[in-house]
Amino acid sequence: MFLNMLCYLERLLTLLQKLKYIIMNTKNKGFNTKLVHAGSYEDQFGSAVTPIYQTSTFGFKNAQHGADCFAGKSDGFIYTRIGNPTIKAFEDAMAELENGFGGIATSSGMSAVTSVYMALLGQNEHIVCSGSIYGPSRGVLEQDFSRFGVQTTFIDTADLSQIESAIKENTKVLYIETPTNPTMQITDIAAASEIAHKHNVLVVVDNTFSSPYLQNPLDLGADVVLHSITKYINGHADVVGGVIVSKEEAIHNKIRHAMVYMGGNMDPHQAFLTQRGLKTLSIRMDKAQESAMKVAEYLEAHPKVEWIKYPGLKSHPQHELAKKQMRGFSSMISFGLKGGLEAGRTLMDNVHLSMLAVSLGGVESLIQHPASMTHAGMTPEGRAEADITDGLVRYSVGIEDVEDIISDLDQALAKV
Ligand code: LCS
Repeated sequence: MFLNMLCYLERLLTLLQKLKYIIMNTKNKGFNTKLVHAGSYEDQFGSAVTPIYQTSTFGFKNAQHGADCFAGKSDGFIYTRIGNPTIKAFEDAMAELENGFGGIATSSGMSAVTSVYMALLGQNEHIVCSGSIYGPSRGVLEQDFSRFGVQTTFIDTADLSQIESAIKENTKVLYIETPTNPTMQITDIAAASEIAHKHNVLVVVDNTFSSPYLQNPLDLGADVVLHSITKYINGHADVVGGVIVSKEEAIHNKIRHAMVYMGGNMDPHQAFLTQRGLKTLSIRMDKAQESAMKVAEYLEAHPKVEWIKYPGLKSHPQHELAKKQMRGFSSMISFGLKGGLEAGRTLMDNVHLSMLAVSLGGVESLIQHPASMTHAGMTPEGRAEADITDGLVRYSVGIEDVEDIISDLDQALAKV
């Protein structure tokens, strides 16, 4: 009897806390306010940030409470693979920032990608996919999902006519990365979604290169947006992780089921660090993209640079679309030197400040060679088809002083 009363009192307290959260909710606030406050819950000590609930499991009040949690009749947490307060805080923040129904945090960006594939595709079903996407996002379809009867057609999704002609009777998903890694191609999300929806095809957008600060695919018509949070969202090169936000509850539940059953969950410490990084996303991105514009202009004018792709440059073939669809141009640059691969190698071997490393979107500037690094797992034919040439060098502009970034590139280019 006494235990039951305690249970009711606790539920009342939870309801009151929820009510307070609803009153203080950030849904109608500006983006920066959301970055700082969305997905934060008061605990009994009034912590300024959501604490790390480093626990694998959660005790039930009694047998009925346990049964109610499993039946979805009570909000309580059960087991960290299924849900955890620290992880939920980050998921709720991301759902709010991407204007979706709910967020699902995952152990890595690839876990986000594969959970979405697993949830939305089945045997003898078909996915249409941007050809130039992060190597493993393509490789896992070619080498692994193909073994379970999933069919894939890779196209240039920037060319809308290719989308229309690639869709078949059994197509379930149109998967877009925009801008693409590493070729910086931009797909018109609104127009692509309109085509896909005419054929009852769901649209998934990998928004890693833009972050929700610069682009909100769900607002443009997509059904699911995902991120490698390893990049801009966490931004400090100390966490690997991913997140998925769906527009509709039914799709969200399907993906959550796949993620939970396959065990691709984020861990509480990862979620804590990621939400800490997330709070400064806009100021990091503002600084990085301002510098990226200057670095891009410097490279474009350099006599040893043969070509450059940065959405902020007028020379980018989809500069106008980038201006329409994105609220900034982010800080990723791809370019090729006149001496091709050898010249690129000399450049990479001679930079000092810029770190020769994969990953991107962090506070530090990174340089890498996709054909032999991030996209080495793709077949040479796949790379050729996706326009990932051997001479392509990718640069992720960080938040160091831009004069130092340019002078580092300048001294390395002098050695080419
Ligand atoms: N989507 C995009 C666009 C990515 O760039 C990456 C990783 C992923 C998904 C997968 O995320 P992860 O599992 O690594 O968190 N991109 C990387 C890159 O370009 N260099 O190293 C990793």
